[in-house]
Amino acid sequence: MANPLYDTLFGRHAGKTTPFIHLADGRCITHSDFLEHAAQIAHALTALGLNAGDRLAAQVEKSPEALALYAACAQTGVVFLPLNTAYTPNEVSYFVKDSGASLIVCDDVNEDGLTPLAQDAGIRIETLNADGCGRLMDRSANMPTTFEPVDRSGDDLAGILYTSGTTGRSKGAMITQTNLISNAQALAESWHFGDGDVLLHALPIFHVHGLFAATNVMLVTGGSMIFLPKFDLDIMIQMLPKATAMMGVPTFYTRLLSDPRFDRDLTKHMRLFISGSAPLLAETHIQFEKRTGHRILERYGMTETNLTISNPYDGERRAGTVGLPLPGIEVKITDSTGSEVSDGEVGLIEVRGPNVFKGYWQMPEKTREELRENGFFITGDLGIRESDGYITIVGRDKDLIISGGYNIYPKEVELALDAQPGVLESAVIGVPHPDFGESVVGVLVAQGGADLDIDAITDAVGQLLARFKHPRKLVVLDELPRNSMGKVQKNLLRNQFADAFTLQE
Ligand code: MCA
Ligand code: AMP
Repeated sequence: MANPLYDTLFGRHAGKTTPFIHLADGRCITHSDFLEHAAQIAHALTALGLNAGDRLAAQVEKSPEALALYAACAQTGVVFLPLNTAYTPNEVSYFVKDSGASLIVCDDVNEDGLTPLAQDAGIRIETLNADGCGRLMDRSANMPTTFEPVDRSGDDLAGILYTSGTTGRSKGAMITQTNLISNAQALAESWHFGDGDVLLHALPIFHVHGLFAATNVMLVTGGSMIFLPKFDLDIMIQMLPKATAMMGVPTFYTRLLSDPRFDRDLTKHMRLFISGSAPLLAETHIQFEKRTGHRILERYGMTETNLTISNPYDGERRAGTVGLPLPGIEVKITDSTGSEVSDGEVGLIEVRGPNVFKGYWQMPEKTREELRENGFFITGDLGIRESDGYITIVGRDKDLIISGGYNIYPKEVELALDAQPGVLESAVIGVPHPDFGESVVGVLVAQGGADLDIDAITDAVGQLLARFKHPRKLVVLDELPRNSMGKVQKNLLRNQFADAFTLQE
C-alpha cells in the first residue's frame, strides 16, 4: 500500500513544523500547514467525484494553494494538468477536450470565458484565485486535515504536460510518478541540495522547470522556497540575500545583470545559480562571474524527459555547454539512422532513463516517432559531445522558437495567420531579442496583392493564441524565399530580419 510520489515528496514531511514556503509579505507556511491544506483539497476533489487516473486541468496563478492542489492530485492519484495562465480559452479548450479532463480549476476572472467549454465538455469548473481564495478553497475549508493517500505505482501518471508540436497540434506528455521521483533525487544529489537550502523561486509553476525541477528538489530535500508570483526585478533584489540558491531562465540572469544593485555583496549568501530552458549566452555567463564571483551552472531538459544534462557542481562549469548526463541518465548523439556519431560531430541528442516520459496522451504514432523501442527519446535538439563528455547544444532539428523560456512552435502561429482574410501564406521565425533571447517575427504574403489589415490580423491572432506567441513584428513580402524543393528558406528570412528587435528596442 503506497503512493511513491506522495510518500517521497510530501508524506515524509507530515507533522514537521519546519518552513516550506516563505512569501514576499513575510508569511511562512510550514510543511505541516501545507500538507494539512493539501489533504483538505484532496477531500474536496474526492467529494467532487474525482478518482485516481482522472485528469484535472488547472489554469491558476502561482500561489501556495496552487502548489497544494498539485500535492492533492498526487495524494488522490488524480492526474495534474497545469496550463499556462496566458493561454486563451481557445487554447484551453483543446487541452481540456484532448485530455478528457473531468474538472477545470481556474481563476475567477477567467471563469466566464471558460464556462462555454466546460458546458460543452459536460464538466465542472471550480475556482482558485491568485490570493488563494475561490470555490475550491471554500469546499476544502472544513474538510479533515489528513487524507489517506490513494495507492499508486511508480508507473502511474502524475501529470500530463502539453507541449506544442511541429505540426501545430499540441501533444500531452504523460509523466509518471517514477519520472518525477528519479529526477528530483538525481538533481538534489548532483546539485548538493539539503534541508538548509532556501530556493528563490520566481518561475511559473505550469512547466517542468518551476513545478517539477524546482519544487520537487526542495520537497525531496526538505529545504524551503521563497515563493514569488513572478519575476519582479526589485523583489528579486530584495529577496536574494535571504536565499541560498536560484533556478531561472536566461532572461532572469540578463535582467539581474542590467541592475547595478546586483553585485558581489548582494549574492554573497548564495550557494548556487542554475540556468536552463533556453541557451545561456557564454557572454552572460562570463559577465555574471565578473560581477558576482559565481559561475552559473547551466543544465538542459525537456518536458518529455525532465532534466537530463547538467554542468557539474564541483567540477568545471563550462560556459556555452550544458555539461554531462545526470546520474542514471544515458545520452547519445546520433545521426538520422540512430547510430552514434563521433565525439566533436553534430548529431541529434537522444536520452534514456527513468526520467523519460511514458509517451504522448492518445497519440501512439507520435510516441513511436519520438520514443524508440529501446527507450531512447529523440529530443529534436542538436548537440556535440567533446572527448571529455561535455555536451554543447548547437541548434534544433525542430522548428521551434524559445522566447524567455517559453516554447513557440511557428506552425501553430502560421496556421493562425494563414486563416486571416487576405493572407495567402505566412512564415514565422525567431530572431534575437535582447530580453527574451528570441522573439517572433511573422512574414506574410497577401493573396493577389491584396492590402493586408495588419491591425485586424493582430487582433484576430490575439483572440486565438497566448500573448507570448504573438508576432511582435508583422512584415509583408511579395513572396517567401523557397529552395528548389519548394521548402520555405527560413534561414534566409532569419538573416533578413536578424536586427528586427536588437536595433529598435
Ligand atoms: C511574458 N511575455 C512574454 C514572455 N513572458 N513574451 C514573450 N516571451 C515570454 N517569455 C509578454 C507579456 O504577456 C507582456 O505582454 C510582455 O511580454 C512583457 O511582460 P513582462 O512583464 O516583461 O514579462 P514577465 O512577466 O516579466 O515575464 C518574462 C519572464 C517569463 C520572466 C521571462 O516569461 C518567465 O518567467 N519565463 C519562464 C518560462 C519557463 O519557466 N519556462 C520553462 C519551460 P504585453 O505587455 O505586450 O501584454 S521549459 C522546461 O520546463 C524545460 C523542462 C526546461 O529545460 O526547463
Ligand atoms: P520544453 O519543450 O518546453 O520542455 O522545452 C525544452 C526545450 O528547451 C529543449 O528541447 C531545448 O530546445 C530547450 N532547452 C532547455 N534547456 C536548454 C539549455 N540549457 N540550452 C539550450 N536549450 C535548452
